Amino acid sequence: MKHTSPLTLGGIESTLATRALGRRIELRDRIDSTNREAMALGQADAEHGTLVLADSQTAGRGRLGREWFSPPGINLYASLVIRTTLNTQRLSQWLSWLPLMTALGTAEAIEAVGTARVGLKWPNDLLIGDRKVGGILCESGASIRSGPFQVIGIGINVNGDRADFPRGLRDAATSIRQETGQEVDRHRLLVRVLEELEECLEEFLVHGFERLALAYRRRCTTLGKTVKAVLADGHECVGIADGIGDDGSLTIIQEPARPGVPSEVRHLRAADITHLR
Ligand code: BT5
Repeated sequence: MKHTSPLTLGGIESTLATRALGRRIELRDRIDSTNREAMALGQADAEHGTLVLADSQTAGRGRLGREWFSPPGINLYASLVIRTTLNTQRLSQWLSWLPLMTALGTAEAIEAVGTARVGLKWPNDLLIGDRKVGGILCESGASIRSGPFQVIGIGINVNGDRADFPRGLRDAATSIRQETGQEVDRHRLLVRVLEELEECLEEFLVHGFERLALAYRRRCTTLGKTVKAVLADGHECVGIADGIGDDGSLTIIQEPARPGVPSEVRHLRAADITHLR
C-alpha cells in the first residue's frame, strides 16, 4: 500500500471556504471510528460543523453493525456534527433527507476531482460503475444542554489499488485512483466535500427538499432497476424501483407472488438494496 501525503490541518484550512462545516477539526492519526468520536463530541455540546477526521480507523462502522475497511494513508474517513433548529415537522423531513443529501454532495465532490459519473445506490452508496467508492453513515444523538444533533460519517476510497482491498471486497469496491489512474490530493477532495455538503444543507434550509430531490433522482442508479430489498425485519422483496418519495423513501413495484395477482406497491424507508438487473 503506497501512502500518499499525510493529512494536515494546514492543508485543509488553507483553502477551506465553508461557513460552518470543518471550522473546528479534530484530526487523528488513528481512531476506532470517527462517527463514534463525533457522537461523543455532540453529546459534549460540540458546535455545528465540528469535523472529526482520521487517517485510519480500527473499527470503522458501516450501517447495521457492518464494518468499514479503513486502512491508513490513502482514504478519507470524516464525521461531522450537525445541528439545526427546525420545527418538528421539518426536522423529520431533514432526518429523512440528510443521508441522501450527504450522498449527493459527496458524489458531486468526487466528480469534481475528475472521476467518471458517480451514481447513487439508494439510499446512500456511492458507486462508480457498479462498484462502491464511498459510503455514508448517519446517526442521531442528543445532549441535555444542546438538544438533538446528527452525525454524518463519510468514507471515500481515494488512492488505493485493487490489491489494497481485502479479497472479499475487490470486485465490489473501487477507489478514485483505480478509476482515473490519477492520485488525488485528499485535502482538496475533503475541502470540496465540505463545500458541496454545506451547499446541500443550505439549499434544504432555504428552499426545502425539492431541488435536492430532483438532483438525487437524476443520480440514483437504483431507479428503473429490478432490485432485491432486505427490510429491517429480515423480510425480502423483489420488484422494480419506481421512484423516490418526498420523504426520501424508495417506491418498489413488487413482482406479483403468482400470475394473475396484482403487483403490490411498497414505500421503503430503510432497506438494503441489491441491484439485480
Ligand atoms: C456504509 O455502510 O456504506 C457506510 C460507511 C461509512 C463509513 C464512514 S468512514 C467515516 C465514518 N466513521 C465510521 O465509523 N463510519 C463512517 P454499509 O452500506 O453498511 O456498507 C458496508 C459494507 O460495504 C460492508 O459490509 C462491506 O461489504 C462494504 N465495505 C466495507 N468497507 C468498504 C470500503 N472501504 N469500500 C467499499 N466497500 C466497503
